Amino acid sequence: MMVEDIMMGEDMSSADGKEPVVRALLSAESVVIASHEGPEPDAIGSSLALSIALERLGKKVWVYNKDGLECAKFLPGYEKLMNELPNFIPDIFCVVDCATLGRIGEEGEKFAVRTTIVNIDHHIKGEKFGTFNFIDPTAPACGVLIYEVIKSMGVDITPDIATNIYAAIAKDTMCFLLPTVDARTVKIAAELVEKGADLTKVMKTLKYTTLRKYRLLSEFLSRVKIEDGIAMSYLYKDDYVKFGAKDEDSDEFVDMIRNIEGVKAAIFIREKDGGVLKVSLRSEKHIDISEIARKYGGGGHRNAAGFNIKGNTDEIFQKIKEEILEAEKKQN
Ligand SMILES: [Mn+2]
Repeated sequence: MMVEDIMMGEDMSSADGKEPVVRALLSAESVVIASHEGPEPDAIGSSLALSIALERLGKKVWVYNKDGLECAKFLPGYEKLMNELPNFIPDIFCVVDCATLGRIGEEGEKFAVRTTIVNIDHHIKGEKFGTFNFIDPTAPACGVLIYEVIKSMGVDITPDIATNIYAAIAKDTMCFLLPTVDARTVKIAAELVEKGADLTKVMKTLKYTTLRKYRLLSEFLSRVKIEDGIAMSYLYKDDYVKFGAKDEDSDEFVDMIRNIEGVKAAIFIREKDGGVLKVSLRSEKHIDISEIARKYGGGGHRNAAGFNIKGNTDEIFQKIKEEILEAEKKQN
């Protein structure tokens, strides 16, 4: 059954907000859930929580992520995560935690446009690429929105759902430390604990580390320089090869140098395939770096954003440093 048939007469060809998204999901018989490449626990926890809820409603569910995430293996249902797309066209292709459809990867993007897209996201200026969009940038994690969708679908929060959502929220709030945390978030967290969230599994996921990661970190830290309150460091492909490290091993490095005393923003450049440089930016609350990321075709949040670029590492550092200082002036 197609969603369009059920929505017929209601002029629901496209709509925004939680209720249309909930109605669309409830009316679907099969759903593919997808999240962004290079995922973190918000992307994976949100996907898995939603998949468990939809399965409880008797729906056929496929959870897709192009890359997967090693530390998320502790999360309930992780074994169901596929890095390949299914061989059926679902009633709904539900994208979580993505500011643009392209974030799920090229193959996923081509697949998604063949059916009805539901978009659940919390990024500022997240694009309304879905037929149905539930975008709320005041939510500190996509997991918060997934919680609200599951509640509205009338599904009980099981311990496994609770564990996944708790991990999602804990990750995107730096374990409830970020100023993006509001009363709504803490109330949801309290309910998740009440419903049996397994905090040991959450802790294992968020504190997961390896020796190769520490070796990579030591290389990264040895290269840090700080100019005008902006910390910068970089890693080349060879560094990852040398330690047998993965891209995700360095995900938190930029946050570490952003926390150094006297630092107000941080730039981390890592080399990807084909000479592409992935630039990650972090800033203190008063500096909005999301505009800089968008200018270069990237995206993100006010204080955590990134983009891809080609060029010389030192020149990029200098250029972006100047742009961050400009952004700071604008907002003071
Ligand atoms: Mn997120």
